[in-house]
Amino acid sequence: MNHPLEDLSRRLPGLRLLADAGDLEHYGRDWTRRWTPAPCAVALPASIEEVQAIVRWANEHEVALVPSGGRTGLSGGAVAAHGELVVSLERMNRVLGFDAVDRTLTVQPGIALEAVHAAAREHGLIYPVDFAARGSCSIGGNIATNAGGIRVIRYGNTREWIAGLKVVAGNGELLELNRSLVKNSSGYDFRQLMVGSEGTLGIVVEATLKLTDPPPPSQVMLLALPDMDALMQVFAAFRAKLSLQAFEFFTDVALRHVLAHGAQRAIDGDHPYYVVTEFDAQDEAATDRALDVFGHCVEQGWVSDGVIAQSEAQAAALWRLREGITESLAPHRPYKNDVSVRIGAVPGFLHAMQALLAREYPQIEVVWFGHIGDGNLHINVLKPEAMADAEFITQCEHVTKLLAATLQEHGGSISAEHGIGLVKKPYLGSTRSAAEIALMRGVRTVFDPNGILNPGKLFADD
Ligand code: 2HG
Ligand code: ZN
Repeated sequence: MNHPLEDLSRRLPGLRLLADAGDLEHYGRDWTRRWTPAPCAVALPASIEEVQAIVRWANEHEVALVPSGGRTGLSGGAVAAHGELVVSLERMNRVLGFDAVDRTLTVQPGIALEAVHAAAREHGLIYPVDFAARGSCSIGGNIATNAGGIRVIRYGNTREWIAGLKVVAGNGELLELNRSLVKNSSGYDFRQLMVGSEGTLGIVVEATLKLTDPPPPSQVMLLALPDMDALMQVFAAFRAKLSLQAFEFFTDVALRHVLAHGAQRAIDGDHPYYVVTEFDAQDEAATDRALDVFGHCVEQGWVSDGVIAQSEAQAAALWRLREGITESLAPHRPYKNDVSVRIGAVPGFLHAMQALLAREYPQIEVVWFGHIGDGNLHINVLKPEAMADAEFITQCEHVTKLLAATLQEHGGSISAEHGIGLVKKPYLGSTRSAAEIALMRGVRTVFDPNGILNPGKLFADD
């Protein structure tokens, strides 16, 4: 161990530190698998005090820290490739308390999203943010990226569900933000500033989450659509008549991959687009309304086929067609775009994007899917086996630049829910103005004067 790490061990004799090659690799990367992990070591603090001591030590020795949750990120936000110390919050993974009157759950940052769901359910309530990585991602990481997922259409992003946060800032100070108050009009809301800050302003060491009532019983439908323009028409028709919990889409290309990965086909024939939707169905009237809307969409020529789940198992099988996509694509080393536009701007943007991708990726398979009801699209570009990694990334970065310009024209964002991290930092300027980015950098300096928290992420290199 080199000198600064020896000093850390001396100061915190109980701190668990890992430095085996296997550990460095495991904790130094996220799901992007693009950068070679190279942290100097991994610290696994067990208390807020240990996190504070690590941050103070890092300031003294000018060691960069990479806060680390479940590392399911898709933008490289938790990658440690330059000798940083990874600060994994995985040992701080307990539920600390439930408040029945406030309807809040206080948790440590390393708890998995799925465990938060289970803890909320024990009290007859739900924590409604949800997505496929629920079993492996941590709540601290969800907060750092303002994670979205499949229920945003009903419940909004992580941001809406944070009542209060405890955060260790870049100078080691412990900040208690918002104290779980419902009403707190006392100046800048630093709690919300921390949400989505990608570990560049502070390390979340405790979170108090809002909970809510479970939704009424629901039904899940899979729809097959004949063309792209029908997507938003079907969305408008369903939203007008039903109370939607989710409205997700994918293409035939995505379907092919997910079927090859073990999912069950639910609709026969070839259809270019599919939608999985879930809606409140507390009584027969709601189901009848759904069937009416479906009939209307078929008459209009917007929907060519559909199935409504007859059991929980079938509902899960329909959801698998959508939620299994990321995993089914992983072996193809996809380059990921995660973009958004206003819901009203989706049709125009889809056309511009389709033309761009067809022109720029003529020989490359591109898979689209996502949370179309929120204006959020995931574009996964699959690496041809014969193409070298570097050539593939160069080509994708060229197209992403063009995509960023198209997004700018349509008033969109280069990152809807995955964060900027390393992958999208060259394109931040397409979504945020120069004045905004200058202020963002200024804010960073206030919270982390020595730039030790996740340096190299979010902002383009100077
Ligand atoms: C999803 O919506 C996730 O399934 C992952 O945000 C998206 O793999 C992706 O590109
Ligand atoms: Zn998503």
